[in-house]
Amino acid sequence: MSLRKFNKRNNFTSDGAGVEPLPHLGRRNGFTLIELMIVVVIIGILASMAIPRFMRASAKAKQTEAKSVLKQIYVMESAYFQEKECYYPSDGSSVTLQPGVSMPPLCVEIMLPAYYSYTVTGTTTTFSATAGSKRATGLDDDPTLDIWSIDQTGVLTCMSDDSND
Ligand SMILES: [Ca+2]
Repeated sequence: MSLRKFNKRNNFTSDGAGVEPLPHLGRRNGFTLIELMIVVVIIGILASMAIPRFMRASAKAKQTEAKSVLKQIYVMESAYFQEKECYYPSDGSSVTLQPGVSMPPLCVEIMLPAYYSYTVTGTTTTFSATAGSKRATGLDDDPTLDIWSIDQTGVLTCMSDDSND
C-alpha cells in the first residue's frame, strides 16, 4: 500500500502530519418528500373521517330547535283547544310562524337565527305543525332536507332526516 493510500484510509493529511476531520456522519436535517407526503396523506385520512362526524353532530344539534318549537306549538294548541274547543286556525288554513315575532294565540318563541320555518294547519278537531329546514340544502350541504312534524296526538315525527346521510 502506498503512503498516499495509507494516509487517506486513516484520515491523515497528505504529509502524514495531522488528522483530517471525519466527514459528517450524523443525521441529515429536514424531511424527505416521501416523509412529507406520508404525513399529508395521514392528515387527509383523519380529516375525511372527522368532517362527516362533525357535520352529523352539527345537524343533530340544529334539530333540537325544530323539536323544541314543535313541542311548544303542541302545548299552545292543546291549551287553545281546552279553551275554544277547536284548534288554531280552525278553518283549515295554514299559518307560518315568524321567528322573533310573537303571534297570538300561538305565542311560541322562535329564537333568531332560526334554522327552520314553521307552518301550522288546523281544523276544529285536528292540527298539524311542520318544521322544514329553511335552506334548500337542509342543515348541511347535501340535497336532503330536514322536516319534522307534530299533530294533536303530540307525537313528533321526523319526515326527512338530514343528520343520517
Ligand atoms: Ca342536507
